[in-house]
Amino acid sequence: MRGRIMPVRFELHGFAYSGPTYKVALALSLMGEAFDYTHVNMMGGEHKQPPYLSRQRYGQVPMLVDRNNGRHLCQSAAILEYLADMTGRFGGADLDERLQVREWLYWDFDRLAAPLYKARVVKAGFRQAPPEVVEDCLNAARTALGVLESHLAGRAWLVGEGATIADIDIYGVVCCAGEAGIDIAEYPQVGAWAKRVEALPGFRSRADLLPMESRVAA
Ligand SMILES: N[C@@H](CCC(=O)N[C@@H](CS)C(=O)NCC(=O)O)C(=O)O
Repeated sequence: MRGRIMPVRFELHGFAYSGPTYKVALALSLMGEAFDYTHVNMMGGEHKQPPYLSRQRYGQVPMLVDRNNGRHLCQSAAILEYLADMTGRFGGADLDERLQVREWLYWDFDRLAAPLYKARVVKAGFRQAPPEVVEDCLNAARTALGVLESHLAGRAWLVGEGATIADIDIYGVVCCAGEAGIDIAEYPQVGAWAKRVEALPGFRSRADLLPMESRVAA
């Protein structure tokens, strides 16, 4: 196989099972940006070791390296905003839309992503929690999905007339609902919106974008 003459601009560090890593990978794919992928050995604790912590202070995945300027970016929502700024895509049409996009990003990790991802990691056996804690998480996630369901009635996208990083961010959680034990068919507006995201040019599934080992961009 012939390698690239110039390395690609972006290097994504993550873990195949990680929803936040998928959000960033999906954004890059929808933006048409090929990226090198570095598998972080989370099972071996690599993300808590000094070499990784020196670049990702929170000891989490994902981390995105922008080789054009050497930036190391953390926190998936902040990374999505950065990518929208850099590519001029999916950021919202004007200041009002950008503000609404940002609201959804904050809301997501506060109300939807945190409880849904937590229920999912417990169900997958990565973490332990008493059943009542998991039930609380599922109730919170269902309440948040209800907010999304109401908002999406009569609208194609979360903000404005086209897809934005708010849709990409929240899709990265909604697509994990089944693994958390929530049937998205109970939220028909959310289900129809998810299909619209999946129909965007450049859309790829988590399994397709995030292998269990490092991969250089094709
Ligand atoms: N708010 C962060 C959350 C990232 C996150 O929770 N990553 C998980 C993997 S999916 C992680 O690194 N967990 C290890 C830890 O928090 O110690 C983001 O959106 O990037």
